[in-house]
Amino acid sequence: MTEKQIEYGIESLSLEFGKEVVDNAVKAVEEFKVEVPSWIFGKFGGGRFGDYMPPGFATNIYEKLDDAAIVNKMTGVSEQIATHTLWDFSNDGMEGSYDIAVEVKNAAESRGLKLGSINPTYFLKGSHTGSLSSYNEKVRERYIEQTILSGKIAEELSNKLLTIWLPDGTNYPGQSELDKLTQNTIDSLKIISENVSKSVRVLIEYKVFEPGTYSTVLADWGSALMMAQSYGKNAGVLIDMGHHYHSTNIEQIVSRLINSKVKGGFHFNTRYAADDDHSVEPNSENARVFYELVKGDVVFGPNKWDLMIDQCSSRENRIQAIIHSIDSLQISLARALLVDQKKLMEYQKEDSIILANRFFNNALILADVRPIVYKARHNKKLPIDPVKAYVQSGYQDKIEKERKN
Ligand code: RM4
Ligand code: MN
Ligand code: MN
Repeated sequence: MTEKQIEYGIESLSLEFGKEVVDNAVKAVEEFKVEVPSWIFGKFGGGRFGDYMPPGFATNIYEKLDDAAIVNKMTGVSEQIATHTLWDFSNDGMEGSYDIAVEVKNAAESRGLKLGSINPTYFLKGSHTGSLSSYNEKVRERYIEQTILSGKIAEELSNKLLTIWLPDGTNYPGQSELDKLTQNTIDSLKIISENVSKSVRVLIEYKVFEPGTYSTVLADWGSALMMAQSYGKNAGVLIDMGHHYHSTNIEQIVSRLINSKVKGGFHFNTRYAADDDHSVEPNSENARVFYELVKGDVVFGPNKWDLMIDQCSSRENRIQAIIHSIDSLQISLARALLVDQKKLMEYQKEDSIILANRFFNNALILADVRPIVYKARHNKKLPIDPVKAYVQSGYQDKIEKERKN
């Protein structure tokens, strides 16, 4: 889009939705921030496609930080980076190290970045019997210890956020006692809660299945909420877009948690499978999630939720993929801000179902909000098309030549 097209677009949107609404949307896109995960830039899991990795991937946390820095440079919104304790602060993938975390924090800062959520890693070597729910006491102790260390890292080196996702579950009925798995998790979290500063926010994430195929300890938002409540007042629920059955109404979960004043967080990605972690797309579901976040006043301000991208898949160029996600989130935010909630409620009061739906979708699906997002970038002197700017930056050629992968 040329500058002229952007201006005409803003004018046309202002005629339809009102100048103030459109100006507000531009301002909100300018202010919007989102955290990106370190793991998108490096080796993740493995096993699929003969361990295929896109060329130029990061081989250590410092290269991941380099990649995160270029993403932030192109988009201006992602100075905060999420880290995984055993991927990013460990020499052997078995134990976390506070000293490495200090080094990583300094390295992040020297690149204009900050550490965001700290993710204890429960799913690498030694986790086949589960982590916090394991029937094996030694295993539980090991993961409790790693979580307490992650809590200290969160408290002292990051934005005081600990995000917990367990791979715990079973593959066969009868394999384990279901109540025991729940109780072990509650007990482990209790010890963690007693040993991690209350200033650290904790978000507990759920996932409908995988790796457990028969039972999953934290399979839904209800289980996560139950665990959060037993942890304490500083805990809440982390929703990951990809972690649901296809038919789950995720925006309703968002709205319910906000309505109940539960502390929340969101891991954005897509949900073509129950967990695939591809790029966020600017689709209507994403816009509806944003409508609830905007309506609930948790995108900015004192009740702000922790908004993060959690994404990693093996085929696509990772840096392009994460910039694409950021672009999609900004589009969704702009769309959500175009909905006139008062007017919508008038239709609802009159029980004009179709008119309400058309009015809602007119903003959330039909309006072309690209001028809003582009104007916000223009105002901040950022590239209008950050994916294109990345492609033209020469960075990809550089990492493909320099990195030993
Ligand atoms: C899990 C979950 C967590 C993420 C790991 C890598 O499926 O989504 O949030 O940290 O993957
Ligand atoms: Mn996640
Ligand atoms: Mn996931």
